[in-house]
Order: sequence, then C-alpha cells, then structure tokens
Amino acid sequence: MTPFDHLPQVSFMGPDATEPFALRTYDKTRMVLGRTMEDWLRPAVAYWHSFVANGLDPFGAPTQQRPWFQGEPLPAALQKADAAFTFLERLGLPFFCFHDRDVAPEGATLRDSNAHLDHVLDRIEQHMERTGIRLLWGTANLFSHPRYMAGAATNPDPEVFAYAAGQVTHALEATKRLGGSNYVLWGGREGYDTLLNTDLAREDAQLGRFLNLVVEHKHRIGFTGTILIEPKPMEPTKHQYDRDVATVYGFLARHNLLGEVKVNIEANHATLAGHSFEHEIATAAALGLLGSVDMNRGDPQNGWDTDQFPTNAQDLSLAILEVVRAGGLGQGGFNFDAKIRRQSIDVEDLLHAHVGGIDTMARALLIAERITLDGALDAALERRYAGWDTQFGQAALSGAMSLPMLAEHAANGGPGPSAQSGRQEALENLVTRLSC
Ligand code: XLS
Ligand code: NI
Ligand code: NI
Repeated sequence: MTPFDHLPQVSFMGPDATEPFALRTYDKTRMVLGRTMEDWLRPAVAYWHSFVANGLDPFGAPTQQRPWFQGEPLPAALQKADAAFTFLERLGLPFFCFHDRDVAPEGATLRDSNAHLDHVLDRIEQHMERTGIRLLWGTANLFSHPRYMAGAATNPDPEVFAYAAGQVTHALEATKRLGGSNYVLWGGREGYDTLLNTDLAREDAQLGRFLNLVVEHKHRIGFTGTILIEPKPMEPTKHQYDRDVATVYGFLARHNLLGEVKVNIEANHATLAGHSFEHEIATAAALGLLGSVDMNRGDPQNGWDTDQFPTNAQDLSLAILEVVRAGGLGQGGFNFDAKIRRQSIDVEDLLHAHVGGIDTMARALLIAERITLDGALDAALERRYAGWDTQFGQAALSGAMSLPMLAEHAANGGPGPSAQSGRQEALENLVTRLSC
C-alpha cells in the first residue's frame, strides 16, 4: 500500500480534454522536427522534491505527511522507494533523478551510509527493471550534513574533502550501476559567506582538483554518462563559485576539464544570476557545454530559488527554441527540479504539478517547432551576419588579415558601412504570432 495507489493513470487525451489529470499537449509519441516529444524532452521526476520534501520552511513545521517520514529510517527508505515508483508509473514519465541521501539514510560511518544506499538501490533496481523507468542522473548530497557547512571540496579541512570524495565515489558508482545517463555536481556549499575567513585561491584549486578526481574515476570505472556541473549564483552561500555558465566555462578551462564536463542549467538559477533561462542555454550551446536542464521557474517578485513548476509556455518557448537550435540535449533531459507549495498537502497536488509542467513544456516545444518550420527567424539571423560569410569576412575572422590590413581596407572604403536595423520589434511580433 502506498499513498499514491489511488491516483489515476495519467495519459494523453487531446487538447479538448477537461479531466484534471489529462495530458492535453504532451503526446510522447508525437513527432516534432524528426523526433518524438519524449526524445526531445526526456522528462524526469526529482526524488528529493517529490518524495523527501515535507513543507518545512524557516517559519514553520512540515505540512505534508507521508508514511515514510516516520519509523525506522532504513525500512522507511524502502517504503519510500516503493511509493516513488508507484507515483512514477502513474505519471508515465521515462526518467527520475536522485541524491544519495534522498533514497537512503545517512549511517554512523561512511561505510554504513554506503551500505544503506546499496540496500535501497537493490529495491530501486528491481522497480526500474519492472517498470522500464530510467535514471537521468544521480548525484551526492554534499550540503545537508553539518560537516559540509563550510563546503565539501572547498572546505578548509582536507578531511572533509576526503569525506566528500568518498561520498561521490560511491554515488558515481551507484549511478553507473543503475545505468544513469549523467552524473551531476551542483555547487552545494562550494562558495563563501564572507571573505574575512575565505582564501579564494586555495578554494579554487581544491575545487579544480576535486573535479579532476571525479573525471578520472569516471574513466577508471568506465562510466559513459556525462559529468555535469549545475551553476547557481547564490543560496545557500552568499556567493557560489559555479555562478553561471560563463563562470563555469572559465573554471573548466582553468582546470583542463573542457571536453570532459558540461552543465546542467536550472531555469531558476539563471534568473537568480540575472540572466534569462534562454541566455544560459544559448551560452552553453555556444561554448559546447550544453548537457541537461533542471526545469522550474522562480517568482518574479522573490529573489530566491522558489523551484515552482513551469506554467507559461510562451515564456518557456524561447528557452526550448535554443535547445532545438542546439540540436537537442543528447543524453541530457529536462528534470523537474520543482516542488509543490507548502499548502499543497494532498498527493493529488504532486500529480497536478507534474501534469501541468509537462504539458507546458510540450506546448513550448510546439511553439519552437512552429518558429523553426516558419524559418523567418533563422533567415533573418543568416541575413544579419551574411557579411561574415564573404571572402572578406572570412579573411577578417581567420587571422589572414592583420590589424593594419583591416585599417587599410576600411580606409579604402569611402564613407564606410551603412547601419542596418536590428528589427527587434518585427522579430518579437513574428514570435508572438507563431506562439498562438
Ligand atoms: C539546488 C539545486 C539542486 C540540484 C541537485 O538549488 O537545484 O537541487 O539540482 O543537487
Ligand atoms: Ni537543480
Ligand atoms: Ni535549484
């Protein structure tokens, strides 16, 4: 018996359906630009938000009750796994994601914790085989336990660095064992609260070493998934080192990790960094780092990681368009790193949230498809840069022309180039027309 047993099976029922749990747009088999909706989106449920969070906030007690919040931790973890897979089956999405500590309780020692994880993963493995549900990514929780309060890899104490290494070794091996497509490292508490007690150069070197060790171990064990860093500018620390995609690029270049590590971009983290979600995706694609996405949204009036489910397809379509332009996420996917609100205390609320979220993403994908098939936006872009495809443009870019040669070219050009309109409003109108 799980609290999700009575939930209905979610299925695609078409645009006119009014049943609360009907998918109206997400038809996983529908072909969009040469591949199925499911292949474009590869949607995943986050174990932590859906099966671990309990409505606790800094001002009040948990509001959401689940049977596995009580009792002996290890049997409760098994009960949670059984329930999680009932929910995943009802929802019908292909993937899930987890932190080590979401699925199994911390033990008295690292060895105990690892044994707990292995024990619960035996059960999860059976559920995966039975249902065909797959692991999009695994990760280690290197931020909840007090030992990590001053960071994991960036801790002033090398013993904490070693403990974190122990946890990641096991979580990476567990991810491989379950056939995970990726392994994520979110910054956790890798950052600082005050420079008065922080040595930035040391902490950068520590983090660079740690990530190199993770990549080495990935190759040692033959894990074929992608290692992903998840940028976030702040929260829990005042300043997180993995601030945004461009910052992560610099970090990877500095520590010889380009080509080995990509990024997992979270919508709400992008907005916290003062960027649009589509900016972060386009930046990652331009730098060859686009790996996977954590799908959620922030609150326009609140400056923190509210992790809400997406509801606005037109907004989201610009981000999905960037994914489409990049040719998709490859072995990445769209993980709902989103949670229901504290007052949403019924299990139905969890299903409403995911059904709405996936339908919003499907609508955004269809808008991106219309924009792509229409072709006018791409044509405008190509026209705008056409000069760079001429012989002169190519020579200027390739290094065949020195600064004095360019100066000579410009001096011989009479009155010089004439300015061209950027046509922003016309392009915005085009996108609005195709969004209806
Ligand atoms: C927190 C992060 C976290 C990662 C996984 O803000 O989004 O949930 O996705 O550790
Ligand atoms: Ni996230
Ligand atoms: Ni987040």
